[in-house]
Amino acid sequence: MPQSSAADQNIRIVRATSAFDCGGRCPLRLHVKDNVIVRIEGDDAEEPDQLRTCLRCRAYRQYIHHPERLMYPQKRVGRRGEGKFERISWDEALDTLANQLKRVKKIYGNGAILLMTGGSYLASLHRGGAAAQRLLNLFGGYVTHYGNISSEGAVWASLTQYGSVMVGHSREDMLNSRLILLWGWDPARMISGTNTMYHLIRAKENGARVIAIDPRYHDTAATVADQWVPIRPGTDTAVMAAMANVMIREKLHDQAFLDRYTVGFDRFKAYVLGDEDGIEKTPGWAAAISDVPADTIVRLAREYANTRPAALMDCQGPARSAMGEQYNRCAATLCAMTGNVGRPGGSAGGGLMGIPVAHMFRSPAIPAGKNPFELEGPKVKGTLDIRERVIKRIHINTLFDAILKGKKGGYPSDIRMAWSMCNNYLNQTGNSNKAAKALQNLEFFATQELFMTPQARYADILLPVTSTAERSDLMRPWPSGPYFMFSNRALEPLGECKDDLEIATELAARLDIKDFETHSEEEWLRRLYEKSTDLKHHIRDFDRFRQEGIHRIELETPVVAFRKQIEDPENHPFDTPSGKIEIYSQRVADIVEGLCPPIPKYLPTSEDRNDPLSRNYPLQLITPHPRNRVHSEMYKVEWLRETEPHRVWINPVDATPRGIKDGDEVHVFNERGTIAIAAWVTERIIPGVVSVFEGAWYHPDENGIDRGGCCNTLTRDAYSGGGAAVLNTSLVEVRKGERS
Ligand SMILES: Nc1nc2c(c(=O)[nH]1)N[C@H]1C(S)=C(S)[C@@H](COP(=O)(O)OP(=O)(O)OC[C@H]3O[C@@H](n4cnc5c(=O)[nH]c(N)nc54)[C@H](O)[C@@H]3O)O[C@H]1N2
Ligand SMILES: Nc1nc2c(c(=O)[nH]1)N[C@H]1C(S)=C(S)[C@@H](COP(=O)(O)OP(=O)(O)OC[C@H]3O[C@@H](n4cnc5c(=O)[nH]c(N)nc54)[C@H](O)[C@@H]3O)O[C@H]1N2
Ligand SMILES: [Mo]
Repeated sequence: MPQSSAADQNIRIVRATSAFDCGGRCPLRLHVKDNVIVRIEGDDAEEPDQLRTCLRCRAYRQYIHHPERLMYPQKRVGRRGEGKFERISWDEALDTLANQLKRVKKIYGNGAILLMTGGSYLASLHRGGAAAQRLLNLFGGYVTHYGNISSEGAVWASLTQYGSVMVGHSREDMLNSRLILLWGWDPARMISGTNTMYHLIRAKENGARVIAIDPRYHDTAATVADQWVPIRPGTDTAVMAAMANVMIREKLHDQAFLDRYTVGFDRFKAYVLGDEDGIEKTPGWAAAISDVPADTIVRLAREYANTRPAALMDCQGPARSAMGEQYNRCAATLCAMTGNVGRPGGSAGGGLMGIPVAHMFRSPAIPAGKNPFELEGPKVKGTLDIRERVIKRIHINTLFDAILKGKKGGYPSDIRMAWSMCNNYLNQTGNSNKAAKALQNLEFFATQELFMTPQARYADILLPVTSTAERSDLMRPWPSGPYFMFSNRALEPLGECKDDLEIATELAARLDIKDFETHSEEEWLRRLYEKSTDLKHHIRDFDRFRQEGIHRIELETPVVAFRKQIEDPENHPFDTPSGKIEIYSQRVADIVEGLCPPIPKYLPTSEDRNDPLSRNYPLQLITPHPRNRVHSEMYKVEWLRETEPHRVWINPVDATPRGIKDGDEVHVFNERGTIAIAAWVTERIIPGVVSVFEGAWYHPDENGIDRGGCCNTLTRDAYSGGGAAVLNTSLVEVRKGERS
């Protein structure tokens, strides 16, 4: 709760945090005067408990009080996408949305209503999507999306291999590691749990060797790595298979571990040795695919197999690709081959890194309930749900395709209107030009937003929502925990902003929905606490928790994924059909054979470097997450922009023959679109690959050239056999821009 400051009696210090989908969760002390945040301080705990504030949270007040925050409801007056709006009253805005919902339902049925939600607000009560879902359930149903654009490859791989997504160790366990492989993992930028870098640096100081395997020489590599192994995007599984080959040939693998805890290693071995398809997966074979020299692969294999314990840290970026899940499955397989699963200082792979301690609130405050309108049809189930749940929704990566094509395109319904909150999918899913076309096709589109984002520009009605600083909520730290957070409301709503829950409540009255449960924020939060066994187990005194804003959990020993399964397998089987780690998965063979092999394998894909398309578009594009933003959020914050200009990374080997000099404006293009962006000519990226951070705002000019430099103007709206977004598998060409 607010405390008074000695210096200025009018300043309150409020313990809060952000709700961003940002890789961390920083405890913040917001200094508030006259409903303005005037200063921000971070966590006041001593080392080693202190959770260091990231650069984005240090700029939090520039975000909350940004002059371009939406402050009142608006309606579109120009063309869709043009961004011309006019101020209207809340009554007019809510009446319009309610009337459109009624109209569309009456004429076309509930299948014509699309609800677009997202994960940008990671807290319990005010999750915009939850309130809207509850409302539309009571309204007779809606169409929505399933699958996530974020980590579905890794989720699929972890569920296949382990039957669990809790594949992480608490980060201080890296101190027990003697070797750490950053395999497509760059926590200095993407955080991966607040303080992960702190523990990684301590591990390094403790003598661990660190090797980064990545197409970019990234910030973490520059800070802690002993070695950088540059690799071609999408070829990790080939290198891992070749490492397995070296281990098998040189008998370096832990056969006893494999016998005891896994099924299907023989099938993988047959693949690796070439017994299955006549091609032995030698280091030479993998070198030709990945550009990682054969002797480097041999050394990597020997070092990883001979240094115990060792942590192979794969993540989600490389898995956001055309065969993404294979990378996480193969990483997990190497972890088993070296007996590192379930062991302190080791790792399980799988790319998710979550631990099951206080990392999220299991019971949502507002149960979404069951959507009475369930879709049927060929493109509805999408990919395998490994839990064998039948999900009847449209896959997130074909959302805009579904809007464009409807029933004629094989989708189960014709979508006429959309209502959106907590996402900027036009900018954040593949193929933004196509998404923009799809939004033009709608009869009506309403968006709840804080900013005039690229997607918001297409709205007919724009509803301004409060920021995290204007709400109280229970916050979820990113996967590592282990702590709970309570973010106290620091500000009264700015301008005419309302929170998403309030909007849903006001719509309920207009839609004549009587049983839409309503409570005050205070009541909801208490109910949530009362309902959450996890919270009640750890936190006795709710008021104190809220006053302190954080509850840290003391771990007697570091959390190690699958420790029980390894130490006491008789009583703790893995949650897979065989009860073991599944290197071969019969479920996969039964359900998605053809799309995904039942053992991890390297497979060529479209838009890899050997695709004939590479004659026209010879460069591979990767799109990592930006250090100075959360995806497309905070894009407008000047302080953060200054820290890193938006540029395409390009190696001199590729820049020189194209006449491109550092700082030139270039066009990066393919058949899906063209972006204009400055070039950063640097050896920090492998030749043949260019990198554009995701999240810059899509902004097409009159010729269709995206002057905002949104990478998704270039990516595809497709998904892999396991459901992963293919956002890191695109071929492009680069040439000097007209303006340079
Ligand atoms: N090319 C490429 N694309 C990617 C990725 C990639 O690696 N490469 N990564 C993907 C990943 S991992 C993710 S998670 C997605 C993220 O995709 P999104 O979640 O669509 O991305 P954000 O930019 O976070 O957009 C969230 C929007 O929600 C709004 N918002 C925030 N809080 C609230 C709220 O409380 N209420 C309402 N109504 N609105 C709110 C914000 O203002 C913002 O505009 O992007 C994906 N896109
Ligand atoms: N600052 C900041 N932090 C964030 C976010 C943010 O927007 N901003 N978003 C958060 C969210 S929602 C998520 S899901 C996570 C995402 O975290 P990740 O998925 O781990 O992040 P990415 O940045 O997509 O990619 C990680 C690394 O993979 C590398 N890479 C790309 N392709 C390949 C490949 O084929 N092989 C190999 N070996 N490496 C490859 C990239 O160069 C990058 O260094 O980050 C979270 N943290
Ligand atoms: Mo994500």
